[in-house]
Amino acid sequence: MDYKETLLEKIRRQEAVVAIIGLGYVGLPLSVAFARRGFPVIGIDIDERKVEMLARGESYVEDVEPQDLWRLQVRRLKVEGNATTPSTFNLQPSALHVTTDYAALESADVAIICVPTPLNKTRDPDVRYIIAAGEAIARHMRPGLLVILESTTYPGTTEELLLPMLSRSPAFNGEGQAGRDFFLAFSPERIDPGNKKWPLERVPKVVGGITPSCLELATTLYAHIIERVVPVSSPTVAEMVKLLENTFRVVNIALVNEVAIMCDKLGLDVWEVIEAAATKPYGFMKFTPGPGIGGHCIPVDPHYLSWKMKLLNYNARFVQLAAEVNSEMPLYWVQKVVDALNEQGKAVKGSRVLVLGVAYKRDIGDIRESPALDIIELLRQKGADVQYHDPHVPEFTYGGHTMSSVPDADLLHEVAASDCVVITTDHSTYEWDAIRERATAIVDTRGVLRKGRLSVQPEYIDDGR
Ligand code: SAJ
Repeated sequence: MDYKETLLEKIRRQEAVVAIIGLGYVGLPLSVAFARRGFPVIGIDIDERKVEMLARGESYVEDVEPQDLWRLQVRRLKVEGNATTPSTFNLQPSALHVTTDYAALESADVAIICVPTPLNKTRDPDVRYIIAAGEAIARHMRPGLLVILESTTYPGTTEELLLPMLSRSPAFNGEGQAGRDFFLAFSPERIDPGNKKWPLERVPKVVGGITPSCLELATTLYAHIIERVVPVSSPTVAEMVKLLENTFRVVNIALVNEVAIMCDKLGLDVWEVIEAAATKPYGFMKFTPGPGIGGHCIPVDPHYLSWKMKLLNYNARFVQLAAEVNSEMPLYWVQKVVDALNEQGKAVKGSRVLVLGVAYKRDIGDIRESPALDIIELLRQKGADVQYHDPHVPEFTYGGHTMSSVPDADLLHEVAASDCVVITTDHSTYEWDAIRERATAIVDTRGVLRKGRLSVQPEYIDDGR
């Protein structure tokens, strides 16, 4: 049986059943994109609430509108007994069939893994979700399945971890061969939530296959939904491409944070320095200092690279130094609060401090790894009476402590009543002039009130996105 030609034809006709494992900010948009192109799609997630919401036509991912789901007639897949053929499920083209049951994979021609790859408590890679998905696929796969890993992970995961799992599948009596009995590739996700300029379909997709047939199948599949597909020579190259992209960011953010500290010691306005440097039309890319780095990519991904390097007895110094510099920024800014209160002859202990923004970056509500939470915790430890406001985060719990946002209506009153205001997230909705007029003291970690802005002609200012 020539599984490759059979699957290639199914993909070309958009009849291949595409299963997406993990329906988060990567998996759900990907599911919608394939279903919109006419493929029958199975969306699998272990979170019953997510599956229930989708079945009701409700979206929990900002890049997927409810109407995107209504147009697809999302339906809940009930896996009855030992369904073994697609007809059992009556899968429809251009439809998204959602379920929590991995057994649905028995009807899939393609399985794309989009599960989280966090760090564990010792800041080492936690690939348990990839392992769980790999084991489920091995349990339910049919011969000829194309498996693609999209989760960001250390170089070698696809070849060293997934490949043997799939080869040992009972579907092949434990002797499956990639490129013959099944197909395996890696393709890094490049979803940037909320980025309207670069939606999924427009961002080039890098793909590396275990064999040429694996690569051909994966690139042919993605070409149906993404304008440009970029084949590379192996899954490990594709894994390393992703880590280079995000390590590049973390190192440059750390550099500009250190430049901020150096400018402070020199008595210079770092924002003026950066904006003037950004007028260089080549060989420079603007990054901006901040309270540190947050999110589920930038603070995490480079640690997957440095961890792998440690196994190879190599010390990835840039990654570690960048992590050090970035993680020290909360303490640096808290010291600025201490200085600002000291200027008023006030101790931190008992002072009212208002933190503006807890999300890890502007105009979103995601607080994962947000440095604003560390700034709040450090101030609380020093005895400050800390309040926060964030239009996107009504409340959060961190370090066992739950806080609620100051209501929008009370914001300016709280600004005026505080001994110091800390700008940690530059949400677009803030009226900075009104805040500046009422605040007794402001520590601006984002440079939104920077005096340096006026020294560089506006036409040269680039907001960096
Ligand atoms: N940050 C700075 N200074 C900067 C840029 C970012 O302090 O100059 C901070 C942000 O405030 C945030 C953290 O770093 O706390 C990460 O910011 P980010 O802009 O890198 O945003 P993320 O974490 O959403 O990164 C995602 C990544 N996308 C993917 O991995 C698919 C990243 O590769 C993108 O470049 C980034 O979005 C983007 O450009 O929006």
